[in-house]
Amino acid sequence: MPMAYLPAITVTAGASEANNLGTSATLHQNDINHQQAATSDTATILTKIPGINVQSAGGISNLPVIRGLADNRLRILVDGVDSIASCPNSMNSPLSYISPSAVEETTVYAGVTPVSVGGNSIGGTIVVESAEPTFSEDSNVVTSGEVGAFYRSNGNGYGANVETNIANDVLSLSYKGSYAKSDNYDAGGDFKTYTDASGSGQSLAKDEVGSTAFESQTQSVDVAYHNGDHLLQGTYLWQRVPEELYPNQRMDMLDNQLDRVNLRYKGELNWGQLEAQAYHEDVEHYMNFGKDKQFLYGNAAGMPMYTDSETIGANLKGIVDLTDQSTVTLGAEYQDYTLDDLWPASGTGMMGPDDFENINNGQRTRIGVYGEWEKQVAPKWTTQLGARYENVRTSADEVSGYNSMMMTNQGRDSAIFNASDRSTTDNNVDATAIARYDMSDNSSIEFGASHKERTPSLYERYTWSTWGMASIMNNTVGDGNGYFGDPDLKPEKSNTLSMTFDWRGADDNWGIKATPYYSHIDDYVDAVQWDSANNTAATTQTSDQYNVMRYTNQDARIYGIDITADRDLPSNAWGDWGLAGSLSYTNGKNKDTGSHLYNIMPLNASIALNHENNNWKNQVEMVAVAAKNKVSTPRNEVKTAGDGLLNLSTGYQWDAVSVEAGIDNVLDKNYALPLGGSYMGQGRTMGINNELTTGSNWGTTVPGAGRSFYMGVNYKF
Ligand SMILES: [Cu+2]
Repeated sequence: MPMAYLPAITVTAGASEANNLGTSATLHQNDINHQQAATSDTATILTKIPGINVQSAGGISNLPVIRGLADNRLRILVDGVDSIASCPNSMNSPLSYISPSAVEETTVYAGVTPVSVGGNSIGGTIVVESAEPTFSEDSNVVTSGEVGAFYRSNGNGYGANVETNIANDVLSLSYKGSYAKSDNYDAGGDFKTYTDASGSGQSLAKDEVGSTAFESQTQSVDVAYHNGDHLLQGTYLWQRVPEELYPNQRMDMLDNQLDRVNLRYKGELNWGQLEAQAYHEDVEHYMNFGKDKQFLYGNAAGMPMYTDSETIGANLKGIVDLTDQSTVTLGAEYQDYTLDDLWPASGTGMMGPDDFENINNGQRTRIGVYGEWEKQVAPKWTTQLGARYENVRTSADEVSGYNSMMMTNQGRDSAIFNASDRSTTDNNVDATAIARYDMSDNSSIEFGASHKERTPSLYERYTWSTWGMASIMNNTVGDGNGYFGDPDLKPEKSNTLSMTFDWRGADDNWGIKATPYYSHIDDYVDAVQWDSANNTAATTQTSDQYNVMRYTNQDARIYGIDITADRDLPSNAWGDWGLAGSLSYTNGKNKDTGSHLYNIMPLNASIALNHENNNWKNQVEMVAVAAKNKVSTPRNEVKTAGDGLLNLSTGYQWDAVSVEAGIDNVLDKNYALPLGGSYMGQGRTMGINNELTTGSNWGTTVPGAGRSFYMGVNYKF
């Protein structure tokens, strides 16, 4: 029974993608389609893959987490562009720049990743591709298109997408646009005891999750030229986000503008395939306090923060088929990234008279080369060996703060930073070995080992202020703490071993796939509590409050297992039935401190009953997650209770029209998101441990959405 629903797909992905070593799962457009009505967040759709979770952020920009590693530790390629979040809170994450409706296919490589898709990452790679251009068979001009719309009851979310193509056999022109907007969503019940919101008399109900509203608009124009075995494609993508609020950050994104030009060439040559790419990306990002957070502080009208970045990149890749049935992939990559993060003076109090330079002319240049060799060495054995070298250079210029007031130590901290060596060149080496033994046509065992290295981000190396108010604005994990960097941070070095057992019944009506894994990470970038007055690591640790933390290299290890299983049930007059389930467990520990790592998803499982009758598909899904009791001690990470959720969905496909509808969290459970971080969605968020009129809000977690009805319609012409 070919199930189009996600849990079944992720199980069969191993078998259907058997040619791609190291692939953990692939989602195709059919799998993604029915999720578009339920969420506007591309990363959330990936959570249907076991071992993939999201760290909560804004409504369209959650951060994917692969087996406990997130954000800069993952490589995310959207149409080959390796973009970087340009924000001290990682708000404009790479996946926020592609709407679910524009995604054609997503492939996730977890842990042991082929070097051809890796680089400057230790956790894995997410490859997202939008649709390839279409051409007509002959010289006639053909047109096609698609329009869609959705509505969600919780938060009153709605949106639409449109796509049109016109092409002959040589040229193809297409336009894509999508729009999504939502108010704050409600939790399944009261999750906080206070209602005071913005310090000016407004209030939020105890079950309203403040700062979860968003509005986003993404468009692209695509021109493609096709001649024999050559395809040349140029895309201009622009996104405008006038408002995206963050329930676990002290700031909100009040404007984000992306402009990206992406040129790609693919050709079949007599020696193999050649792919070439060049791209340019401009990001202008503006933050301040949104409508649910206090805006006025004395005579200071908020805290404006501007982040600008420019990225230029080029990739070259050749896939050579050798005469001995082996394939060699050779590639070279270049990327140059420039970042400025400036906070203009505001009012006549603490935030002035000068501008605060958070990162001044930050630079990161990567030059990488790799080679990968793959061969079926014996009838049942396929192996892949790969090595990659990257030269990564980072630097930043001198900085200055708002002022040199003694209490805030901006004068001292900027002087120390400016006197330090702020330019580093890393020589990073990756190596991967994967071998698969095919026990039968649809069962296999895959063994993988890898060594991967990642240079710390510019925010990890070059943020400098130990002042509480400035450091809490530098936080990429949504835990309410303040962070600052260390120019001497060394690259993270990860060694990973994993195995994938993939068994399917001879008639393909059942299957189980299990991947245990173990990683040891040298120089993992964790953080320690800081004594700002003496500018040294704190000797006494605080608990139950937010702190100023400094990034530091420590050793860590992560192990766990991802399991999926599926089974067909007997068909009857009602149609075809099947069960699909998954289970994931991750355990992460800091070997230096003995603390657990932050943001590790607790044990979680799902089971779905799928039904299909001709073009009608239904699903009943139960998702359960255990309590999160293993938390990061230095970060005072907040524990969360376990929960179980029930979701229902249905969909019908006619020739041109499809309808999807469903209810998420049918029982309206009030539950905390295990990776939701600290709730910072309302109040006086500029004050560390002073967010409420009653003091600190520490201990409040970000809840998931209560019951939500959703419906989407799509029409293809
Ligand atoms: Cu931001």
